[in-house]
Amino acid sequence: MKTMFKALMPLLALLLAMPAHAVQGATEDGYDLWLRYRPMDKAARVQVRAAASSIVAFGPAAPAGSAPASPVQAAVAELQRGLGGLLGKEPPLAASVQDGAVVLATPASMPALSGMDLKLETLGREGYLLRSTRLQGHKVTLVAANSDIGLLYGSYALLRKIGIGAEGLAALDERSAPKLQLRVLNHWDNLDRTVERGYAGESIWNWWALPEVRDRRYLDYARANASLGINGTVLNNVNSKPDILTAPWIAKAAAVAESLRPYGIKVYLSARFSTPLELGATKTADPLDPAVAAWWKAKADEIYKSIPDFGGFLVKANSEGQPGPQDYHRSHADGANMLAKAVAPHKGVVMWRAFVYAHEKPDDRAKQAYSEFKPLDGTFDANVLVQVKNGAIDFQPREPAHPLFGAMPNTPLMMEFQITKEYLGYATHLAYLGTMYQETLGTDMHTGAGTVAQILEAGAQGSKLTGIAGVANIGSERNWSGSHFDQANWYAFGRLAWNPQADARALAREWAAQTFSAAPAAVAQVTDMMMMSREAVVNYMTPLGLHHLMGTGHHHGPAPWVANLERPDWNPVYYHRADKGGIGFDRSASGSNAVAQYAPGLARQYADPRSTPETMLLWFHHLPWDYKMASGRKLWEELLVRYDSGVAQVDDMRQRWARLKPLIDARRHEDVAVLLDKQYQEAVWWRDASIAYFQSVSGLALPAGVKAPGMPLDYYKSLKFPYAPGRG
Ligand code: BDP
Repeated sequence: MKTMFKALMPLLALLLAMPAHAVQGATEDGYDLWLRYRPMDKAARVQVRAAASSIVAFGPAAPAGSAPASPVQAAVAELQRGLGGLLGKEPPLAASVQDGAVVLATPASMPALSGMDLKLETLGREGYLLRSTRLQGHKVTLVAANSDIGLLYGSYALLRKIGIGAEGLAALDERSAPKLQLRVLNHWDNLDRTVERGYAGESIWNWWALPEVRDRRYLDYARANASLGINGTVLNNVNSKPDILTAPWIAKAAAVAESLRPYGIKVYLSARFSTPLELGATKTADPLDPAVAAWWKAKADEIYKSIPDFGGFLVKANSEGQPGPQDYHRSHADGANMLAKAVAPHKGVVMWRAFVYAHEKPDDRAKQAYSEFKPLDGTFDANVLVQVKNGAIDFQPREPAHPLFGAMPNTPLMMEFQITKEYLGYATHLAYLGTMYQETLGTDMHTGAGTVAQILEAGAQGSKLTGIAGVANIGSERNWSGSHFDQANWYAFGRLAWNPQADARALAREWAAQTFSAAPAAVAQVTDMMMMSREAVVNYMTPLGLHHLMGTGHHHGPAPWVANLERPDWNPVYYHRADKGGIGFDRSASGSNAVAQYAPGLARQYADPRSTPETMLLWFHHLPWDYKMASGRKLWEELLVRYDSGVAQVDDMRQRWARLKPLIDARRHEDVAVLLDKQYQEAVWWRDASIAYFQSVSGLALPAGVKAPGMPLDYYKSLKFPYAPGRG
C-alpha cells in the first residue's frame, strides 16, 4: 500500500498543482469546438465576474427555450451560456444599466452612445468596440457597434478574450472590424449527402429531411461560424446539379437560411451553368440568348421570394467537365455577367471561379487560369467576384501564390483556400493550415499593391466588393471536422477571413487555449506542434517544391509513378519530370515560362534557381540530381534529408503529445494519439514509396546512413484504395 502511494505521489502532486480548467471533461468528444466555456480558475473567475455579472441588452428577449431570432438575442444567449460556463454562474439579464453589467448597445438602441466619442464610425457595419467605461454613472463592460450583428461579433470577441485567459477586463479597450466583406465557407456537399473531398462523415445538411426537419446542429454551426465572423455559406458542391435550383430544393435552402440568419450568415448556392437547358426550360444555355437570361432572372426572383437575403451564386464553369459559356464560344465574363444581372436587382453577387484548365491546351496547367482571366480584367459586372485558388495548380501542400493576385486590378478577386485536407492527409494527418494560409496571404506580389492580404483588402478599382472563401471541412461527425485538430483549420480560416494579416501562431494559441486547455504549458506545447505540422507534411509528401504526386482519383497516398492517365496534366510524372538527368518542372524562360506571369520583381526571383526559395525550387526548375543546395548537399541527398525530416517531425509531434497526457482530457488525448500513430505510418509510407520511385529513375545509390525503403517499389505501386472517402 505504502509503495503504491509512493508510486502515485508524482501524479498526485501534478493533479494538485494543476489549475481547475486542466483536467475536466474526461469524456469530451469535441462537439463543443472552441466554444467549450469550461470554468476558469477561481482567482480569474472573481476578477471577471466583477466586470460581467449581468447583461443589459435592448430589444425583445428570446422566449425561454426557443432559438434566438435576432443577432442581439443570439449575443445574449451566447453570453449567458459562455459566462455561465466560464464563471460557474449564468449572469442574469438586467432591465437597466448597473455596475458590473455587460452592456450591448448600438447608437440606435442607446442614443447616449453618440455623445461619447466612441468613434463608432470607424467600425463599419460589422465591427465592434469592447470597452470598460462608465455608462449612466455605472461601471460597465460595453460592447458597442453600429449594428446588431456587430454586437454579436463583439460578444464572441469578449468571450474569446476571457476564454483564453487574457488579463482582467478592467482596462478593456479594443476595436475591430473585418477587413474583407464576404467571408464565406464553400461546402462541396452533394444533394445525396455525400461530400466531395469530405472526411468528416456525411453532409451536415440533412437535405432529405429538410425543410420540415431542421437539425439542431444548424444552430451550433451558426454559432461556431459567427464566433469567427464568417458571414456566408455556399450550401452545395461546385460540381453542381440542376436540381438545387428547383422549387423543393429552394425551400430546403430557405429553411437553412432561416436557421442561420440570426447569426448574420447568408446562404449562397452553387449553380450549374446549364441548369435551364437541363431542366428542359430552354433550348440552350448560351448566356447571350435572351430566353436563357430571362430564365435566370425569373429564377433569381423566385429564390429571393423565399430567401430575401440570398447571397448569390458560386459557379464552376468550363472546368473539369463542367458546362460553361465557352460551350457557346462565349467568354467567362459573358457567363458571369448574365448571372450577375439576374441577381443584381436583389443585391446578390456572383462568385465566378478561375479554376480552369483544359487538356486540349498543351500549355503548362499552372499558366492557364491567368492566361484566360487576365485579359478579361475590367469586363465583369460590378457584382461579380472572380474566385481564385491560393495557388495555380490545386491546393497542394505548398504552392507559390497564384499569379492572378495583383494582376487584375479592375476586378474584385476572392481568395479560395481549401480547409478540408484533400491533399494533406485527409482528417488523419495533423496539419495546421494557418501557417499555409499566412504564407500565401503574406506573399508580396511585387505589383506595387503589397501582399496578397493587402491586395484582397484593397479590392478592385472603384469597387467595394472584397472576399475570401474556404472549402469547408465540416461534416456530421461528432467532432465536426473528422479530427480534433482539423477544427483548428476552420478556426484559422475564419479568423484570417476577418483579418488576413493575423498571425498564424497567435491564432493557434487562441484555438488551443479555448479547445484543449488554457493551462500555459498545454497551450505552448499544442501551439508548437501545430506550427511545425504543415511543414512536416510538406517534407514527407512534396518537399522542395514538388507537387501533385498523389494517388489517382482519391488523392490518397503517394503515386509519383503514375503516367497513364487520359489527360497528361493529371499524371504526377507531368509535374515532377524526374529522369536520369534530374527532377523538377522548368517554369523559367527555358521551360513553360510561367514565371513571366508574375510581376517583374517576383518573376526575376523565381526565374533563377539561386534566388528561388528552396521550398519552391522544383516548382520552378528542373535541376540535375547533383545540383548544389544551400546546405552544401547535392539535390538528391537534400531530397532524402527532407523526406527523413518529415517523418522525424511526426515522431516529434507524437512524443510531444504523449507528454501532454496529464493536461488533456482522456478521450480527446487518446483520439489524437491514435491519429498521430497512423500519421506516422503514412509518413513513412510516403517517404519510402517516394524514395523507392525516385531512386528507380535517378539510378542513384542511397548515401550511407539513409534507411532503405521497407518494401520494393512494386509493392507501393500495387496498393489500391477503391473505398477511400471523399469521392462525392
Ligand atoms: C480538385 C478536387 C475536385 C474539385 C476541384 C475544384 O479534386 O474534387 O472539384 O478541385 O476545385 O482539387 O473544382
